[in-house]
Amino acid sequence: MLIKTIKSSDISEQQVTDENLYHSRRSVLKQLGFLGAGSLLAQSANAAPLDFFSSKKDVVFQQRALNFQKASESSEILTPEAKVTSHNNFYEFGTAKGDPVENAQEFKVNPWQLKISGEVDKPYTLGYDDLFSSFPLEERIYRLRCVEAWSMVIPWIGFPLAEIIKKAAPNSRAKYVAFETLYDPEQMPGQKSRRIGGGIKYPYVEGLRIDEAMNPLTLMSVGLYGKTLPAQNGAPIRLVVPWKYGFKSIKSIVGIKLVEKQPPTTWNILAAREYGFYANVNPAVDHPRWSQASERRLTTGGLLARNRIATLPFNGYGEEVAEMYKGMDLRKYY
Ligand SMILES: Nc1nc2c(c(=O)[nH]1)N[C@H]1C(S)=C(S)[C@@H](COP(=O)(O)O)O[C@H]1N2
Ligand SMILES: [Mo]
Repeated sequence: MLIKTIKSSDISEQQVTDENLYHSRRSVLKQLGFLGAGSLLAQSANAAPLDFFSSKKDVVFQQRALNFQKASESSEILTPEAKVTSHNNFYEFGTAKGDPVENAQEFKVNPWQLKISGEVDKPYTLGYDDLFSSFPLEERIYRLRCVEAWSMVIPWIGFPLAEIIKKAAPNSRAKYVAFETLYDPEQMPGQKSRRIGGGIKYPYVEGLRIDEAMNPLTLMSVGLYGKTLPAQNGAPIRLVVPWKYGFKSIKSIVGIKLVEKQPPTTWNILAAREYGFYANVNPAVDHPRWSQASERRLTTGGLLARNRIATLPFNGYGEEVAEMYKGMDLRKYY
């Protein structure tokens, strides 16, 4: 599935790499959609983490990423893979940015079960292999803006959340979507200790309105930088909602439930005054304790670490999503 229209917020891939490379890359992803990871897994029984691409195809991807990096504007340079996978928020593995990469390495993602249930005619469950083979995979370069006022630009691999939902045939009572992270204190030290887990009530839960969930930008991600997701980034499957603050992008999901009422969400439960249900990126509405007007774009560190840029409404995705909030007071529904 290709994104057919190029809008201002899309980082146009044609701009930064030649057409052939672009299309060969796309066909790789298409093939994967048909082949699935199951067959690849069978060949490399214990090889983990599984690369999506055979070595040659992987080179194509790396080259494309390099081309992209060179050609894009400085504020849109891809955040280096090493940064994306070492500066994380995943409180189940600790509250410091460096905790998840350190504490999540033994995290077991296979077998996995993702249950789709609630107000649907056809509830179903996806196993680990199904996550990679049930829906055509595509690559999306998205900005992720954390509420703590830093941001990254990440090449994700995944498929629209809408695909998962449509397959379950939601009924007319399905007005919201509730998500739940794995609850496994034996594997997640933050769930065992309030000190390590920051006092959050686990499992981590999140929610979207049904139109937000069905928006084509809303991605279920199973990989980044051409590889399956590292544990610290939410393996084996996590949400990415690019126009909302990062905390909406819930990791390591085991449950997706279609519901009638607005579901509770983790950060809203913890501090309702600071974190709302909508959490749309909005430079005009400050967090009670700090400004949201600008952000620090994480690039290579060093001098570039001072890369402070203005935050855009809806994180720059307004053209695609602002319509959904027409007539809503976004100061009230923050
Ligand atoms: N289960 C779970 N999901 C989570 C979090 C978390 O602590 N637990 N942190 C959120 C926050 S605050 C952010 S900014 C993003 C960070 O994603 P990244 O580490 O892949 O950049 O994950 C979000 N998803
Ligand atoms: Mo965040």
